[in-house]
Amino acid sequence: MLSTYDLKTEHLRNPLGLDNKSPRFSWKINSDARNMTQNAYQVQASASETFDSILWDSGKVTGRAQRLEYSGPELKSAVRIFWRVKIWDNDGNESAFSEPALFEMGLLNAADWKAKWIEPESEVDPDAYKPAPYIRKEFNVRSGLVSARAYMTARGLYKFYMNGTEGTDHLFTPGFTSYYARLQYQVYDITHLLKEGANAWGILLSDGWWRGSTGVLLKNNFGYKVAFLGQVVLSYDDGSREIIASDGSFTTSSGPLLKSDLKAGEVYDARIDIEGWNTVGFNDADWTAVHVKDYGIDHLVASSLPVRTREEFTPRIIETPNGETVLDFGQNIAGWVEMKLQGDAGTEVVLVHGETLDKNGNFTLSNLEHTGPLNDFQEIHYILNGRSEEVYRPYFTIFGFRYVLLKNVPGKPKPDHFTAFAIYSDMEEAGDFACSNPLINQLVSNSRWSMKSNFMEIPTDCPTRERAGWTGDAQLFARTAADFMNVHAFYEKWLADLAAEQFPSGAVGSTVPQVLGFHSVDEYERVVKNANDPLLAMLASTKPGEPGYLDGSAGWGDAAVIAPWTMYLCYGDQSILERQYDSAKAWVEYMKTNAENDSDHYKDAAYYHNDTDGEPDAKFIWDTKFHYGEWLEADIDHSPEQMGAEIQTRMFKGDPLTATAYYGYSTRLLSEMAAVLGKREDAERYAKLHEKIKRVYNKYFIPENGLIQEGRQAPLVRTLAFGLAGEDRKQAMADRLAELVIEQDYHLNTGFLSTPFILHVLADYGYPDVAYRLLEQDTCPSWLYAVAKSATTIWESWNGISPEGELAYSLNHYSYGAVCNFLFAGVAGIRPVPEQAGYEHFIIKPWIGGTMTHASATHESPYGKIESGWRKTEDGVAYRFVVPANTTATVMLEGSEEDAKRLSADFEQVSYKDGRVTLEVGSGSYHIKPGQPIGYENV
Ligand code: RAM
Repeated sequence: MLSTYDLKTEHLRNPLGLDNKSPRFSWKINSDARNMTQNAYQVQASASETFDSILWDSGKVTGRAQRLEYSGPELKSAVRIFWRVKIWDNDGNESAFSEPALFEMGLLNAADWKAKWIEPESEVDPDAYKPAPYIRKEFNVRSGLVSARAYMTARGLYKFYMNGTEGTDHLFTPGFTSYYARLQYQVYDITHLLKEGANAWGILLSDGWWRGSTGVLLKNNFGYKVAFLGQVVLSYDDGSREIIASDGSFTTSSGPLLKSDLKAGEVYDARIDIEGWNTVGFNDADWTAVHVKDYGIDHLVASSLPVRTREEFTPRIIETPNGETVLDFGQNIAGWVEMKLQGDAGTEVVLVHGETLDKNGNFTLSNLEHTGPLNDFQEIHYILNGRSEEVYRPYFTIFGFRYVLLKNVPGKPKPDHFTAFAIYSDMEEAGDFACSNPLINQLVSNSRWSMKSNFMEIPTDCPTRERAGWTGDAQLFARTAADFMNVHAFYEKWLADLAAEQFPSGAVGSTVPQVLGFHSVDEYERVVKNANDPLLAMLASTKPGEPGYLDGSAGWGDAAVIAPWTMYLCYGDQSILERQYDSAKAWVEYMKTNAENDSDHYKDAAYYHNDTDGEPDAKFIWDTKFHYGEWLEADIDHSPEQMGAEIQTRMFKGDPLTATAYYGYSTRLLSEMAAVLGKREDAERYAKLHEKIKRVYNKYFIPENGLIQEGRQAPLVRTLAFGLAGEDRKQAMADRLAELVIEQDYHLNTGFLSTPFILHVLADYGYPDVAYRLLEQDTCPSWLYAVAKSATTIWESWNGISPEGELAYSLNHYSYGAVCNFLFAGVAGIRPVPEQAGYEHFIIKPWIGGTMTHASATHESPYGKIESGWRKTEDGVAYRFVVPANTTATVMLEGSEEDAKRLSADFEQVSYKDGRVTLEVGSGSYHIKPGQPIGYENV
């Protein structure tokens, strides 16, 4: 049976509120046939679900593509479109049309917005927490309502209610973007929430990223006051429309939510009674009118993936040695706790959220305290009204935690009174890995959980201390992120912000959106005047719109190139390259300019005194500017004092070795991007530039024996992974890397940047056994050390909990978890190829080794599920792999010439080289057992 499924529009399922007038469609294929390819497709779009009249018909289009852009009549604001697809295969079969998918356009013209910005507050104290403004409006619905939509956004965060019912399960709307350039609005179908006659619309606003705590210690990043913009559009059966738009008739009051800050938490006084505020007939006589403002609508953009609550956890309740009561949810997550309470009015229950217990088994926040004591951090204060059982679910706050310290809970707390919810952007799960080593399986779980904890709206470093969109972390984890979840829409949105915030010089911020400095000029000026704290003074020295000292760093700014390239590689949608190309190019040009600038510090270095082909070598070495460098290498002291000193030194010394490597790597990727996009001149120009950088890099940084920066693994890994080593030095470098690992008794000394590549490099250069021993190492520093210490997420530092029980830094930082890509792409061997990106063609090249007796991975590619697994048996290794419909794979299995001969009975294209049998296969499910003919299964 031939059919299609999983139709997506703009990489989303049935999205409402698009602003791309040529939305991108994609589908997957179900087919029982082996070697199936799609010969042709036909897409139809219609304004009706029954397709009575067709708006656009692509006609029968020959080809394998499973994606196309809508190119029918111009799509107008708010239209709802259904689309469906049918396909033909290489066997002459024709599928039926798929079930229809749908999408709805947003408001495409300024004139569509009747709403005005409304601001509930008059004067605000920038230093104080503010109560959340409640806003309400009643409106009438005539008979004959056919549909109702709500369009909304805010400065700050909003929730909305219709007739007392919360209007959506989307959380933290309107999301986090570079608000002045791109503010998302959401579109909701609210037809089912309205009734004929009077209706009530309630809105609750909060500080969010707009003015609440962001980054290490900033507040009021975008401004001082929250505001709302929204309209409800009613469509009737007589074809008429009515719009209820935010304006001066909306009223406001404060209520029980006295404080709501993303990081600090919430204070809710349930004695403040505004019962029924969001329903019809509420007496709002003492509410005041909102202020109408003109904050513009030009910067409004359609929203991407929503954030939702996902997994739930029930705690174990423990009494700690110091007599405190603590909830243990068993898993470190980002989210919140919903609780049921019963007690006397006025009782103030406090919940403090933390990641760990200390070495004595007591609750602590000390691992997060190196920028100062945390007295106002991750706390819920709920004051009971005493009436009956009270349920509290936080509104606008999110915490990183596994443990919750309970204070003042009336009665005996019971586990089922508390439920923790993990909260993150609603991405689809894309893959799994399992093997015979349970510690590795736990490492996979830990890495996945660190991803979930840090993929709420933007990719953050940690869900606790900083919650910042650190560009370095986001680029180095992108490939692994795509192994775990479908992250295309997520990165596409964040990369648009990266480009929006890119500085005129091409420098990319180290955090996107910027939280190392302010977006608000007023707040910048206020803080500069008052800053006593040296750290705050340094951050505040970053003027809005200008890069700070800590921006534009190699390895971080390269997110502009590496992240879009990785998305293209994994999803095959060229439009991400089109969208990001200018940004990627500007970053490479920024590196070029800064490489060409002279450094005073290095003026005596040989490269300032040598030319190649008439060009000074110094031109191709990036030795200026601040760089974070490899970051948090295992055996380097990274106490806060030492790190502070290191940052100071790097301000004038830079990091030529690391920076030049990234300069070379990103320049090559840019040239590849240009080639994909048909920009031939750029492709050639950057390919040439890459060659020059590579030549100079080899000349000055890699001695002939390969001993680059002795004792450190990172530069060897980086140079090999980025393809920067000259042919004559590659193997010597890899040999030295393996020696170093062995000398260090199979321990790492890499940091953030190189850790994702070390196992790939070792395996690819002939040391899979060393890679396996390093992977399965469980003493510090190693991946499994944390697992052995019962970690449930990835730690920021290799010794987040030292063997003696000392705590260091965040315990939920995904960066080191990027090793999991080696499990998918190395152990199970599933690898995309840039020539046919998005797994249209892919490689399966597993490494068998270590203590593992079996291993398998799945990956939900744009074409459907890929599987690859192996098992050691008495007779040899058995393999099983699944190649989705309309894809092909090059399968490279460990084996002998004998095996190759045997397999040629079953496969047309079989070859043998260097201990691997290579098969070229089409779609299907395959079982290869040692010494036996191939087993086929239907997919
Ligand atoms: C830390 C962050 C992040 C890293 C930067 C350089 O504070 O947590 O992970 O990218 O510094």
